[in-house]
Amino acid sequence: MAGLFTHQLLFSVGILMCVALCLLPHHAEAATRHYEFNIKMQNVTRLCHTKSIVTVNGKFPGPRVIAREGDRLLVRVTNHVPNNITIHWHGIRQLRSGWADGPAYITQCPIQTGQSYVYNFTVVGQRGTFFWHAHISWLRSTLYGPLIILPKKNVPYPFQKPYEEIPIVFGEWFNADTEAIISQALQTGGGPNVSDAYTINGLPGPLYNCSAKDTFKLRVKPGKTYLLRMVNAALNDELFFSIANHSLTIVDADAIYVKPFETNTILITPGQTTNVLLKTKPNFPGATFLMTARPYVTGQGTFDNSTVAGILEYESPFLHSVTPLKKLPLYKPILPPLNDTSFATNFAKKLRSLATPQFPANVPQEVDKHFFFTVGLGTSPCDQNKTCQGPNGTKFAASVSNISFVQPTTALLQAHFTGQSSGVYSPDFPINPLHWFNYTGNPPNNTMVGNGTKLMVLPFNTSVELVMQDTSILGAESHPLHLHGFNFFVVGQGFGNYDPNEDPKNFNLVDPIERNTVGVPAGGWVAIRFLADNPGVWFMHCHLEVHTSWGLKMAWLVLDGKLPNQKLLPPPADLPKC
Ligand SMILES: *[C@@H]1O[C@H](CO)[C@@H](O)[C@H](O)[C@H]1NC(C)=O
Ligand SMILES: *[C@@H]1O[C@H](CO)[C@@H](O)[C@H](O)[C@H]1NC(C)=O
Ligand SMILES: *[C@@H]1O[C@H](CO)[C@@H](O)[C@H](O)[C@H]1NC(C)=O
Ligand SMILES: *[C@@H]1O[C@H](CO)[C@@H](O)[C@H](O)[C@H]1NC(C)=O
Ligand SMILES: *[C@@H]1O[C@H](CO)[C@@H](O)[C@H](O)[C@H]1NC(C)=O
Ligand SMILES: *[C@@H]1O[C@H](CO)[C@@H](O)[C@H](O)[C@H]1NC(C)=O
Ligand SMILES: *[C@@H]1O[C@H](CO)[C@@H](O)[C@H](O)[C@H]1NC(C)=O
Ligand SMILES: *[C@@H]1O[C@H](CO)[C@@H](O)[C@H](O)[C@H]1NC(C)=O
Ligand SMILES: *[C@@H]1O[C@H](CO)[C@@H](O)[C@H](O)[C@H]1NC(C)=O
Ligand SMILES: *[C@@H]1O[C@H](CO)[C@@H](O)[C@H](O)[C@H]1NC(C)=O
Ligand SMILES: *[C@@H]1O[C@H](CO)[C@@H](O)[C@H](O)[C@H]1NC(C)=O
Ligand SMILES: *[C@@H]1O[C@H](CO)[C@@H](O)[C@H](O)[C@H]1NC(C)=O
Ligand SMILES: [Cu+2]
Repeated sequence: MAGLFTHQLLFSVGILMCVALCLLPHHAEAATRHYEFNIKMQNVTRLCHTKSIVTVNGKFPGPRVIAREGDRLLVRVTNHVPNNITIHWHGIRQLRSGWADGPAYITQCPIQTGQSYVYNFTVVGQRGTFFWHAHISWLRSTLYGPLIILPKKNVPYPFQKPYEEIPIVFGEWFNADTEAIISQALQTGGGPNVSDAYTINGLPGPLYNCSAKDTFKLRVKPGKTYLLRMVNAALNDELFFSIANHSLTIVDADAIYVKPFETNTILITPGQTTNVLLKTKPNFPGATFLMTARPYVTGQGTFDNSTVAGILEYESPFLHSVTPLKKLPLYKPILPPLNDTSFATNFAKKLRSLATPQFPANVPQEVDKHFFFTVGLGTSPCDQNKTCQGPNGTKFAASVSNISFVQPTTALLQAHFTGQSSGVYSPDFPINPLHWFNYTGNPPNNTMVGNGTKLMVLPFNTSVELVMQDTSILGAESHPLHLHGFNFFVVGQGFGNYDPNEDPKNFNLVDPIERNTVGVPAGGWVAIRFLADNPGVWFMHCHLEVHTSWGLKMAWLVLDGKLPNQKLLPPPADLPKC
């Protein structure tokens, strides 16, 4: 399986990451954990390009946030940069605390230059790997970091206790300014420029020019079990990942324990996280293995087809001796082809909830409301007297049920809470697309999308089934859809057009995977169920940032319940204003 590979530059410097997770102070009960996020510019060099990027506390990637299940987090974000900023705590449910969720103009107005805002939320009933990232324009390209929620004290993992825990966060590095890239793309209507490298913990690694010194290196001891906490924080690309000559045991996906299974390769979409166990070999002193990631691609557009690599290195008694390490062979993994949809399908099917008494899969068995949304690309007209660089001189667009979401200029949650929604949004997102067509057959002649700021309104505790159907307009494509405020169960998926009579017969209502981001298969559909037990306005969008920019997003409005503990709390006093 592994080929031999040597690269002299690899060993020239090599950055040794501090990999040990800091041990949290011993709190028997839930604690409040304070973090200061100072948003500032920092010059960072990668691939021999230095650029000034937006960072948290000057760090790239940003700092780790660590807490335990049940803790309250208080993160004061102070904006010292010219850009507007918001931060999202990806995967955290924000029960009744939607004001701390973060998507700009959905739950809050941005934190403007010179302002600060305290994100205040409690982590209820969740533990696992999450991440935080900016949720405005494309600023999350540099503003992101891991958010690790440990189980409550003295509650073990439902798998072997790892010797060490290591975050592995994928990102995308652009030599150019990403704000300029998306703004240029939205003006010309064409596809945005692609990234120059993928990164592991901010480092592109030895397969790029001028990058060998920026290589993530994981030094391990033999015969131990490591827990890799993996996050895909890349802007626009799903990624395959593999470590040469090692298999990985998946134990968790999107901070939900799963029935463990072994695999040589994982697939992780932007917005997804997964925990995997890596068992090191008994005796391999000084041996080195590459770990690599590159994209899984289904769309028609151009993309960054490069490969990020890091190094897994076994401790050696000779490590500090004069033995030149570069003489040792380096093993390289083989990743699936860039378009390996059958891998993607099989991998998705292997993910099952633990569904034990301690970690049950509370799949809604009855459904109050069925929804069917299409997701996909489309076009919008070019400004008069201009030529655009999208299909046939139009602009690229994207939509949910042919509605390309128009971002409001004030936050939806505030508009709802203060009863001033008129002129901000309309509560009439359609239950089904207005026009049926063969969604995965020949695309319709008219590819123009409609637009609007439409919300789907749900009474408290509605049990929802949503089928998301990819369309073939401008090419079928896998879309990683992310829902805020909830986890959902992935009860079914398939290719072609969803059949409401036949397909539900095969739904898994016993142990489906529970997650917050799911890949809608290219040219296919996925069915999810969730219980709308969290009042607020909850964004749902493709986690490929380019598609979000083009309008593949919408929002749910979950109304308050009758009981006092079923109501959205009032907004904090420092909530930013528009
Ligand atoms: C980044 O580099 C530029 C050019 O060298 C310099 O003017 C600027 O002060 C630096 N910024 C920071 C935050 O260090
Ligand atoms: C955080 O939110 C809780 C619940 O609303 C509130 O009681 C507490 O005072 C808030 N803390 C801060 C520092 O704002
Ligand atoms: C995008 O790429 C094109 C072609 O290489 C280049 O002309 C343009 O300046 C780039 N845009 C940005 C914002 O870097
Ligand atoms: C790396 O540099 C070499 C030599 O300058 C060049 O031929 C090659 O295209 C570069 N590769 C990449 C990926 O930039
Ligand atoms: C990546 O794309 C470039 C340009 O299209 C092509 O030359 C190269 O062979 C591709 N590399 C891989 C690994 O597919
Ligand atoms: C994947 O790409 C290969 C090489 O470009 C091509 O031969 C093959 O038909 C593609 N497979 C699919 C499923 O698109
Ligand atoms: C477009 O061009 C026509 C003819 O040249 C001109 O009359 C019209 O004002 C232009 N419209 C805009 C929006 O620039
Ligand atoms: C662009 O125009 C060509 C020729 O008129 C047509 O075949 C094609 O479907 C059009 N594409 C789109 C995306 O509208
Ligand atoms: C949709 O189009 C595909 C491809 O042309 C075709 O195989 C399929 O039968 C069509 N489905 C329906 C429901 O018309
Ligand atoms: C789409 O355009 C083609 C070619 O112009 C035409 O034959 C076909 O009837 C059109 N289809 C629809 C649904 O309008
Ligand atoms: C929404 O659609 C209308 C009608 O096509 C168009 O005039 C308007 O520019 C669109 N708005 C946005 C923000 O795209
Ligand atoms: C920042 O947000 C405010 C409030 O929405 C808006 O008025 C302003 O134009 C934004 N500034 C920038 C630089 O985007
Ligand atoms: Cu998408």
